[in-house]
Amino acid sequence: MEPIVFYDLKRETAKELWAFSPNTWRSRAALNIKGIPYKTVWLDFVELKPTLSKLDLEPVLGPVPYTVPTIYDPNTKKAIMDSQAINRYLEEQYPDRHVLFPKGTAALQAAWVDNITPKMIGQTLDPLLVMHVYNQASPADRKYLRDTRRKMFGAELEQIEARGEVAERLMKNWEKQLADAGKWIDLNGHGSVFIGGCAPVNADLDLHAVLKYCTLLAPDSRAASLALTTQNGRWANYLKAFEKWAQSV
Ligand SMILES: N[C@@H](CCC(=O)N[C@@H](CS)C(=O)NCC(=O)O)C(=O)O
Repeated sequence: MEPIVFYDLKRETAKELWAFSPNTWRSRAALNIKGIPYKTVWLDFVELKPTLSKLDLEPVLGPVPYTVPTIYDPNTKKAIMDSQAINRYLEEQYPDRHVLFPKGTAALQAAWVDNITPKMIGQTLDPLLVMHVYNQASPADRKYLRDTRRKMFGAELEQIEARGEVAERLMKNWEKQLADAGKWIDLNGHGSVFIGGCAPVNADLDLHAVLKYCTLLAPDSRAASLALTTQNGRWANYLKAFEKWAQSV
């Protein structure tokens, strides 16, 4: 088969190219775990619209019409934007590989993806890490991030960034969110590593993406340090269990 084209965001300051976006990690890990050949097109934020608008895609309404992950599958001539649409497509198109949606789990997995990780990202990590994204962006991207976020949140990035008491509260949230995730996985039975039990499912790709986001983008941050040490290093072990599916190519 011909490799799938995978569109991802790059960082200006990266010595090596590797993914930092939580959304793209969800689908990158799906391609990796299914062993589907792909090649990455690394883009700046400002390149998303000019590049992705050339594909046959329905733009999203609002200030950010084109997002990553996006894929183009030359084998079927299909372009797909949105991590969950991509992961469902990969499952349908390549069902004989690692199963991401075991029978009867799609609804509960979607509930996880729509409700659990958006809180970890949007309500907790984004405000803690927003300046890490900004500081690692190219000059054109910095302007773009300021302009789009001003439209989206009606505030400057420095006002969106959590500091002081707000940051303390968000760190507590983060600890609780990770504790809950651990508690839920434990319900699968003693020694279970993944939401999927002994093998990762789509919701695991989602949780893994959140952990990648904070530990790769901001390895020296308190959020990353907490993630790697809380619950006796459970999440460091979780990342380790994913290592073989965590390459950026
Ligand atoms: N629901 C989408 C969200 C995708 C998304 O927001 N991606 C971000 C990168 S993390 C993006 O492309 N942002 C473009 C921008 O902010 O201009 C998904 O799951 O793929």
